[in-house]
Amino acid sequence: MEEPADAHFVSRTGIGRPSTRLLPPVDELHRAAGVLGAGSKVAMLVGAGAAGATDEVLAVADRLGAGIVTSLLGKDVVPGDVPHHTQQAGLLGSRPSYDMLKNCDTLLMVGCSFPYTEFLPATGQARGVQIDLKAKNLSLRYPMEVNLLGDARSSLGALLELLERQSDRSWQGGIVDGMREWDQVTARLAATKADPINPRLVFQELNERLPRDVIVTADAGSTADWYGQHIRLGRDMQGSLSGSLASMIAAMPYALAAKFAHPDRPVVCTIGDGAFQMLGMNELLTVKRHWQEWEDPRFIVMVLHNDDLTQVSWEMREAGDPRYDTSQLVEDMDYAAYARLLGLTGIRIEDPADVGSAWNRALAADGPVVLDVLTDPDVPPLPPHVTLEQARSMAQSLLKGDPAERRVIVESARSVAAELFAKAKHVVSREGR
Ligand SMILES: Cc1ncc(C[n+]2csc(CCOP(=O)(O)OP(=O)(O)O)c2C)c(N)n1
Repeated sequence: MEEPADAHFVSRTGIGRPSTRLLPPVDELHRAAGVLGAGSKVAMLVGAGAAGATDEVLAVADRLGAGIVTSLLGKDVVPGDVPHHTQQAGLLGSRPSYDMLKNCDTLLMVGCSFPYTEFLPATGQARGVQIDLKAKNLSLRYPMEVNLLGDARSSLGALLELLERQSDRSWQGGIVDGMREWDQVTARLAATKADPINPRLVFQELNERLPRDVIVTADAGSTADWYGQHIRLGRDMQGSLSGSLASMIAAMPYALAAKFAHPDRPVVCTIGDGAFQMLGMNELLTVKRHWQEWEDPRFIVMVLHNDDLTQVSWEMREAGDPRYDTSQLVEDMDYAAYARLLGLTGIRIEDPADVGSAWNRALAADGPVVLDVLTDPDVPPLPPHVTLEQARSMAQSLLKGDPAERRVIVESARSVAAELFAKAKHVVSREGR
């Protein structure tokens, strides 16, 4: 560019980037260490603002004997194999996250503005410390006792020097046990029968095959729920979606942006058929145009083909309204054939037994692949620990005449049964020991 002339009202620019290193005052760090050290049940809630501070997050959790919940956007900040990482909270979260936040005596929030306060500790239940580089986030979601304005990495690093190791590890141990149990629940939910394919199975099978440095995107539809509940990102992986705005169709441009930024890494885009029709299909033309320039040509688009704007159909049921087919049903089409029309590989999957091998094929391909997976829209995109209020609204909506009433009841009952079964199995195996 040419430098603009020094004239009245000319906007200037510079090549320097603002520093994101910011350390809170020492006395405030001491106060925070006092609060955290006094707790015996510490929950850490970690968001995307803690990116780049993974080692410090883990070290502080270890020092405090804490459990870690990550926000949806912070999912890749903490590796999925950390046993006291309970993944997400809220409707697309896990039961151990819910239990941790409802039973903790101390909350340490880092780089996170998780908005669903009903899933946070009750006011007065826990003492709070928050670290954020954005002052406007401090105490926004929970009344904190110590508000540290600073970046996650420097602040946690400085805190670490002031914290003693918690000798009682029982709180963290309980979280690890809870997560082990929850893993069985989600695996069992993925294995439950559906018509034709359970969408949870698609994500569970992907999770077992994620390449070491994969980048995964999800959309604002039900893929966000399954991504939250079934995907565990390893240390070298990344994941994203439209977290704050929850805008549909982001999965595809995010995946493309990821590919242009990292042409040497495999990218998996998970998207609903509604969103795929809105922007995914036309963006596939961009893939067609550029894929041969990519060092690693693997670009997989997995379309949840359920002919329904499922996420909203379920939100309507939760609000007590039956599914309104005029707005909710999505026109059926052959997405695999569309991919082939563009010269890409298209695979249609109609049988649950073929899901794993289809992922294998796509992950071993030497070019972009569209997986067109026929999934069941009536599998509830909710964790089985729905509240009584939600269950009541859902029952009301079914009474008002939901077109999928019978199937919804069957699928919901299967989900609850799956959780109860996993619980019972755990109890029985514990008794057997
Ligand atoms: C741009 C935009 N429009 C509408 C919504 C509301 N909305 C959220 S999810 C959803 C349905 C998504 O349907 P689909 O892409 O088929 O995915 P599914 O839930 O069936 O997996 C809608 C309409 C939104 N979040 N963003």
